[in-house]
Amino acid sequence: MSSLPTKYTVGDYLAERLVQIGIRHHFVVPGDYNLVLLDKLQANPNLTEVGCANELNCSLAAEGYARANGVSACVVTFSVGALSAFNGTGSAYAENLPLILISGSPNTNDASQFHLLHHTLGTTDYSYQLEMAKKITCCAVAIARAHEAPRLIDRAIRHALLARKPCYIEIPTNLSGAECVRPGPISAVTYPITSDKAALEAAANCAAEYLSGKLKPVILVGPKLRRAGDGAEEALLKLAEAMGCAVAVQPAAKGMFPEDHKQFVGIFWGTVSTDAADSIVHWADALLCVGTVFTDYSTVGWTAMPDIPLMAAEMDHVTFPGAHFSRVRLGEFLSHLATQVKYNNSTMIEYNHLKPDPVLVHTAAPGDELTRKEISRQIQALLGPKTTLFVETGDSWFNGVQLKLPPGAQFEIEMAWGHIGWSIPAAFGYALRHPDRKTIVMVGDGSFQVTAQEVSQMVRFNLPITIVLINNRGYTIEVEIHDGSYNKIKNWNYALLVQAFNGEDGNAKGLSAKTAGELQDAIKVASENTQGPTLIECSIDQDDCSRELITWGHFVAAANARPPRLSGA
Ligand code: TPU
Ligand code: MG
Repeated sequence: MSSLPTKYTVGDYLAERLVQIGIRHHFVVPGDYNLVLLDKLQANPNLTEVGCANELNCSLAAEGYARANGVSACVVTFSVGALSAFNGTGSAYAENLPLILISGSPNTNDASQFHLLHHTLGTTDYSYQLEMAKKITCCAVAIARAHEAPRLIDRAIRHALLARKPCYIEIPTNLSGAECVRPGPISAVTYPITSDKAALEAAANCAAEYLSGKLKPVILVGPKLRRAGDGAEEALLKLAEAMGCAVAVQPAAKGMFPEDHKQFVGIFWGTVSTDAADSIVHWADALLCVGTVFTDYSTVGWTAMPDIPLMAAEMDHVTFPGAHFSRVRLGEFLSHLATQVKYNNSTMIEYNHLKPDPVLVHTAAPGDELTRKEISRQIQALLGPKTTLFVETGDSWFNGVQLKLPPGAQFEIEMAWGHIGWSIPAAFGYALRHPDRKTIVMVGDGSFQVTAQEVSQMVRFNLPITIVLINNRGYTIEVEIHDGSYNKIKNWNYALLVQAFNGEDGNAKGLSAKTAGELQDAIKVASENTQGPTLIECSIDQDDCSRELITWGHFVAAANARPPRLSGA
């Protein structure tokens, strides 16, 4: 390409690699240690720079972009920036997303001259940021000489892509513009690791054997299914249809198996499951766990951990009771297994007895006070094949999980990391990559207050994101786990705040709804506002929360309160 440089600098090299792995937007906050680097990235015609209000939001925006794009980049300055961006990097680690965190760092001459520097701890050891990054990434590199940059950049990016985890690249301020060699073929960085043939064969045989003696198999789908890539989602669908069994889905994997499929039996979330997912999972005598993640949250304070021996198919290995197979790629394993299994729909026959009757949804009159249920009813009507719904930590998790996803609709949740405020920057990052989709966010008042500034980037980029802010005047999820005065927050005028982000030229709209009719009207305004975000503040009673939140909160609180075990007991 004629636009590519003939002489490469470290910054050019990095820019070209980012483009080659499919990144089109990079999220940044400038600072003097990264300014030359930002110039170099800007100079690449295939990258669009996206400035964020702060580094926490910047990292979470990149986290959301990685959900949409498969990989993302976040560029910050030393310490004051990077330490904030570590939070979204932690999210990317927990949520299995390859986010490339890039930090500017001090001039290479300063450490050896024992200079004290700004944006540092005030000691002359500048290695601490790299050491910290090692704990929250799968590969952390610091470039000390320009000639090392190609090797280290390629190594970090390759590790991130393969492990589906974040990586860290530190570039000193005086090296971004330093010359280095040009990049070789990108396939050296992106070429996937394929399964070990013998291990794949043996794992599939073991799975067929594991299933052969069983009468009641169920598939449980977890969030790592999508993260695995490699066509794993399509392969799972084939396997499920070949088996004919019930397929339950963990809350963080909602949408990864079509909810309109006749074998979909609901979201398995212990006692707060949807449909009869928990009854059928506990009835099973064989559980094929595919990319599952069992935490205190997803098992409702450990009350819903399946108690039969499990087969666990992970992104790069498969484990059975009594056998383990490394280097087996999930997509390949599922495809292979689909050709070997026998059809057995016993769990579907049983499920059809257990399945609850459809609930009659009450439609509120326009003048009725707004309730949680009415908000859900109206959001349900908005979901279509092009919708992506973000649900934030809080009662939005439970209300969102209850909704039925029509074919094509997508669902995003950050259940492993659970950072309140995630949904605003993450939805922004996601929508930049997917302008063709309608992004809707369900977020509580407490969460919104953490990252509200990032609505201003939605304004800046004219993104028509709909934010449904459920104002129940405080941290209700925390109230249900453990109440105290700390769960009350200062109320804001959210509708006005969002309009303040317009400055002279924005198209954000802020509305508030206290009745069912007002919400209906506000949704109409939102759907007509195609040039900017629309925030709808939905005021509901403080005590109007879901039964599921109360039940889940009770068990999570009990798990938190387990007394310390005496050693050896
Ligand atoms: O629906 P609701 O009222 O529970 O949602 P809202 O208003 O968004 O409140 C969320 C309250 C909450 C807190 C304070 N949920 N989890 N936390 C703990 C927490 C603290 N800090 C971060 C960054 N993430 C958290 N999850
Ligand atoms: Mg709240």
